[in-house]
Amino acid sequence: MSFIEEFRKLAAILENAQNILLTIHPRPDADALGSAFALNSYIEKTFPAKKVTIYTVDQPGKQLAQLFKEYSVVNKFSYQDFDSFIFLDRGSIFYELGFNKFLLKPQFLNKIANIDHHNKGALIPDALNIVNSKSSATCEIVYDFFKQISFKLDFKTAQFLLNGIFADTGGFRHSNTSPKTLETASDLMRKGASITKVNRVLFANKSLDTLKLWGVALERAQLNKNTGMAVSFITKKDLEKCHATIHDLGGISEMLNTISGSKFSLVLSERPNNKVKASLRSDEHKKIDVSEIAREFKGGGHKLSSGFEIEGKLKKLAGSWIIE
Ligand SMILES: [Mn+2]
Repeated sequence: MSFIEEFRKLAAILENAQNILLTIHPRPDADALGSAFALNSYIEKTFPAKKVTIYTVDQPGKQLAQLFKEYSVVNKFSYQDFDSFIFLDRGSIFYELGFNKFLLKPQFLNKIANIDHHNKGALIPDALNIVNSKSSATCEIVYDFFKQISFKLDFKTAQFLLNGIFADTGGFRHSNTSPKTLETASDLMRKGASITKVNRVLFANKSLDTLKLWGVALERAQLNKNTGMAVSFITKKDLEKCHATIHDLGGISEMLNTISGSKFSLVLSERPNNKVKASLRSDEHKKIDVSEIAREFKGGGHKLSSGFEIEGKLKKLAGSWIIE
């Protein structure tokens, strides 16, 4: 699938804009940040007179911020300050932020674009929708855009894009890694981007507290031979004991999903406001759609990675865990 016409329109939107708002999803990940900062580099270099602002609800986590050091995002803005709006990564979230209501105004016709590798449909009728679910990451789509318009990548911009691709493919291990993804990564490396750098920050940089928490989860892990479910539990007390935060929980369900004989993993963790969060993972070859399980509990996500929340607390009763 090529997006020649769409990319041409995107280039036109950026060319005609004066004040551009790039919006990425709340709790931004490396793909959201990488794609926004890369697009920002392009606009800065090509059109120095234009103003670009990057908006997200939350600041990136400390660890992730190391990959995007001297760049900043804002968490407040007013619509009047902008004439053009670009959305990157996980389109549907922007509905929840109320963007679609405001941007329906006719003055924004041909001034909005949505760039995503998650297929969530058009953001606003008539808005430019560049969605390629064959791409591993939004960063891969931004790379394709740069390629079409012959934008010469410097090593920093190449690193931004590699950060997102490396993160969203789990270090080129997930099934979204295509031959084209690797060709893209290889070209980005040729331009000076480093895999070692992004791997160190994203995957090889765990604190002792994080690993202690993972230890608790592993200690409690159980494998149900009938369902193939690998399950574990983390309470608020565990977090306190390990001096850990909810951010340290990321990765536990992936780890449990590597247990041989498992079909999917489930991690239940206590959250503020009397909630228990469930995090589900599976793998392409296991042929399980965990989003079906999540939907039964009014949650969401996609086939291999989903989640839901239930009210209650985790409690150990006669050797097994229940939600009370
Ligand atoms: Mn992404």
